[in-house]
Amino acid sequence: MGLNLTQKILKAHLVEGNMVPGEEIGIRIDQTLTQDSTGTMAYLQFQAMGIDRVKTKRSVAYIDHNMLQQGFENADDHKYIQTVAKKHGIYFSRPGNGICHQVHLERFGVPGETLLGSDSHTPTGGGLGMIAIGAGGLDVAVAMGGGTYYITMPKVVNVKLKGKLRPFVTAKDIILEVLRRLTVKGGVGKVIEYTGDGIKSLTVPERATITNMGAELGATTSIFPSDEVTREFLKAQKREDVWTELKPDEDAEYDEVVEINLDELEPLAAAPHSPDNVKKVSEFKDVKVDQVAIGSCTNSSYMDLMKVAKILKGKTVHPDVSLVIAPGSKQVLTMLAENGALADLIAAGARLLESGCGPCIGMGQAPATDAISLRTFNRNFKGRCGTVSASVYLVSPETAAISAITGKLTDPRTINEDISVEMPDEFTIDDNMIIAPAEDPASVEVIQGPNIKPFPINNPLNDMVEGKVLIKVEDNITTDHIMPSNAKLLPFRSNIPYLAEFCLTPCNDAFPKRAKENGGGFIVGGENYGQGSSREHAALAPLYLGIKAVLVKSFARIHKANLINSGILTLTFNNPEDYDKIQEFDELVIENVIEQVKGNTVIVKNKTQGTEYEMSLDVSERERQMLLAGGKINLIKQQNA
Ligand code: MIC
Ligand code: SF4
Repeated sequence: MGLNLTQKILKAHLVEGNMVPGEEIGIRIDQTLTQDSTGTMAYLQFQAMGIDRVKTKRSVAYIDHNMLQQGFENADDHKYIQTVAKKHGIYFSRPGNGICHQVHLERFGVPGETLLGSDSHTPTGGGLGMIAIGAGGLDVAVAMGGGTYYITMPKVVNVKLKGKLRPFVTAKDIILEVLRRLTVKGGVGKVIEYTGDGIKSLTVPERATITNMGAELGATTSIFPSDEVTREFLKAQKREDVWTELKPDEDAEYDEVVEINLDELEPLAAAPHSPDNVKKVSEFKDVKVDQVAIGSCTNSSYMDLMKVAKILKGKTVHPDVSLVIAPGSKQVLTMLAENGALADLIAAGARLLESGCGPCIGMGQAPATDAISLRTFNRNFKGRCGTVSASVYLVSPETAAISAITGKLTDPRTINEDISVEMPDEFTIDDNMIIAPAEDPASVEVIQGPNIKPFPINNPLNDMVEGKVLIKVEDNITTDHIMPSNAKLLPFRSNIPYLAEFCLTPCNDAFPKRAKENGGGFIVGGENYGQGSSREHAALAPLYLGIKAVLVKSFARIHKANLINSGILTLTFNNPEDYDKIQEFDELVIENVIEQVKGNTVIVKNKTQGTEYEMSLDVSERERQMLLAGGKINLIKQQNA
C-alpha cells in the first residue's frame, strides 16, 4: 500500500512508536519557531533544562505579538528573548520584521522538514510541504534541546481540490468552505492533506492561507505537496536549493476524502463568533461595517495586499469605516513601498500598522461598542478583538477591501476591474532584521528584566485529589476564554501570578477568587474544551490557582497536551449525561489516584450528590508518567537524576 505525504514525512522522522492512527508516535523535529507572547516561557523552560545550544537544524525566535510598548514589560520580554536566543544558537527576528509564520514561510521553511512552533498557526508551513505543528512552549523547548516530540498518530483526511477558482473567489474562501463542512472540532486527531488538479493554480502564499487556518479545524496540521509551484516560490525567495519534490504515492490511502469543486465556490464569510459559522457573502443583507482590518498570518502576503491596493486605488474609504492594514512582513511592506502600492493604500485612507499581529490578538484597534468589524484574520471568538460587544466577520482580503469602500459587507464579484496579480519572479530580499546567534556564546549575557517571573511547577500527584467544581462551562470554550489576551494582559505573558487573576473571567468573573478561597479545585467543560491558541498560560494559570483536574466532554489537542505537561488530570465523561448533572460547587473526590492513573478509567465521586462518574483518562504511557510526576519538567528532572 502506498503512503500519503503526511505518512511519508512522519515516517522519515519517526523516532518511536507505530504509525497506527490513535497510537502515540515520537518524531524528530528539524526546525522550531517561537513568538514573543509564548516565547519567554519557552526560553525560561529551555534554560531550566540546562542545555547550552539548540540541537535543531534551525530555530528562530520572532517578535511579532506584543509590539505595543505602553510600559517596560514588552520591551523587557523582547530584550530577554534577543539575548537568550543569541546565547543558545537561535536566530532572532527583530520587531518590525514581520509575523512569525509569514517570515518563516518566506525565509526559513523547507519542504519535507518538520517544524514545531509555540503558536497554533505554525501549520502555515504546510503550504511549503512541511509537517508544521503548533505546541505549547515546553514542548518546543524540549524539541530545541533535541528531544522527541510526541503526537497521536493522526488520521489523514484528503481534501481534493478540483477545477479553478473564479475571479474574486480566494484561498480564504476554500478554507472557510472546509470549516463550514468539517466544523471547529472536525479536524481533531487528523491531518488535512490537499491534493487534486485544483492545487496547481494555487500559489504558496495561497496554500499557506489554507494550512494556516486549518488550525481552526482543530487539526494536528495541514499540508500541500511540494511541486513546481513550490519551486517557483522558493526560487523567487532565492532559496531554490532547499526545494525537493514531495507528493503522495499514486496508490496512497486516506482515512477520509472530501472533494471541493473550486469552480462552484463563492466568496464566504465566517459570522460571529466562530470560524465555522460560515455563509456566502451574498446571503448577508445590509451588514453595515464600522471597521475593516487586513493582515494577520492568514492574509498578509504580498499577493494579498497587492490585490487590496488595486481595489483601493483611486478610491476613498467609506466615512463610517476605519480601515487598518498590517503587512505580514518587512519584505511585503518593502515591496509595496517600492512599487507604489503603499501610496495607493495610504491615499485611500488606510491606517498603516507595523508588520505584526496587531489587532488579530487585540493589540490595539479594538472596535467601538457594538461595532461590526470585518477581518481577514482566522479567529472571531467573542471578545478576542478587545471589545466584548463587537461582532467580527472573517473574510478574504478582496471582500474586506471592497467593503471598506462601500461601508457594508459586499460581495467582491461586484468589482468590475481586473485585480489579478502575478507572483513576482524575485522577492525583495534583505535579512538585515534577522540576527544570527553568537559565535562565542560565553560572551552573551542574558538580560532578564523585572517583568519576567518564575513559572509555576506542580507537585507529584497526591493519592487523593479533592475539591469543588469551581466553574462549569459550555462547548467550544477557547483558550481566549481560559487565559484572555489583549493589549492590557499580553504584556504579562511572563508573569503567571498576575495573569491568573484573569483566568476564565470571560466565563465567570469570580473564578480566580473562588479558586483561591477553596485552595484550588476542578474545572468542568463541554466539547472541544481549550480550542484555539497554543498558549500554555491557559494551563499554567489554572495550575497556579490549584486546579487539579479538568473534566470535560472532549479536549482540543494542544490545550490537552499543555494541561498534561503541567501535571493536571485531563478527564472526559464516559456518559455525557453526567456533564448535565454535575453542578458548580459540588464537592468531588478521586481516591487511589496513583493506581487509577495507571488505567484508562478514573472514578470521580460526587460527595454532594452522592453519585460517581466513570471518566476516561485517554493518555499515553509517557503522559501517565508525567501526570504522576507532576508534569513534564518534574519528569525530565526525575529521569536526569
Ligand atoms: C493566537 O492567535 O491566539 C496567538 C496569540 O497567536 C496564540 C499564541 C499565544 O497565545 O501567544 C496561538 O495561536 O497559539
Ligand atoms: Fe499573530 Fe493572529 Fe497569527 Fe496568532 S493568529 S500568530 S495573533 S497574526
